[in-house]
Amino acid sequence: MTQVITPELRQWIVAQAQQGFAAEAVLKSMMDSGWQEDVAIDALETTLRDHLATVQQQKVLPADVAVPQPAVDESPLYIDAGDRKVSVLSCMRNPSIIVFGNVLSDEECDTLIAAAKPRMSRSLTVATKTGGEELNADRTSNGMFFKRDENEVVKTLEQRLAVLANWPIENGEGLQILHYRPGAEYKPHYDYFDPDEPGTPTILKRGGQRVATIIMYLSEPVKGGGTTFPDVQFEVAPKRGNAVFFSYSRAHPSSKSLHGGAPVIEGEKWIATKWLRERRFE
Ligand code: PD2
Ligand code: ZN
Repeated sequence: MTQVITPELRQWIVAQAQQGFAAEAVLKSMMDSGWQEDVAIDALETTLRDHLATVQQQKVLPADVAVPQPAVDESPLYIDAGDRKVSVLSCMRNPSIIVFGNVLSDEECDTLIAAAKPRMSRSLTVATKTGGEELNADRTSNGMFFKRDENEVVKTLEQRLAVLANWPIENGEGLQILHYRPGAEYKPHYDYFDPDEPGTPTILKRGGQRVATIIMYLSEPVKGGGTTFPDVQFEVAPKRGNAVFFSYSRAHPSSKSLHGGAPVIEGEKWIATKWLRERRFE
């Protein structure tokens, strides 16, 4: 009598493999329960090959997730960000990059710089191999993080950015301040965490992926220091009080979210960066 490889048998084989049983052990239990050896081998081979192909295909592109979307669909000139009227200076749709004006007052910029100054140290980036932090030669700025809600100006700005980005305040990482002197830069990179790096699953436990970035300019260098988007050959001038928002729905280069901080040529550049996560970041 010919034995038929049913969907249930396939499911059972995949489950055994997922539980870590070796093919020989799975083959033995199939034969113990009455499967003919040649049918069992065929079932094992075809099922595991198909399963691997499916998993591989799913790995080609990371998931496409929801991202913050500032209300620019009807091309408004201004957006009411709650306590401040922010102007919309330019929009790119793919990738989604929006340049805003009047996000911060001069006084807010100065207050943030003054509060950050005594706490600056050489910038670290998340070490994706381990989930910890490390010095990075591609990033020659100095920096610090404010805790969320740390002081009045930080709290006010976080609330404003949440309204502007249409994204829950709890999904934001603490505000980061960076200072670049002449020659300092941040080489092009992605802000999302690389899904193929071993430390990424640990990082994602806290709030999921980064899905958008808001870079706010707190000072004006004389020359250089723009934020560049090499994939679309676009550069945002670091004008004090302005900000650039960009989002990335896939943690993948196809998001075209590659961006960098061009070297400062003359003067100094201070920025505040807000990274937005998929979920609550605690
Ligand atoms: O300083 C910048 O323009 C810049 C460029 C790229 C900042 C960041 N990335 C960042 O803070 O992620
Ligand atoms: Zn960045």
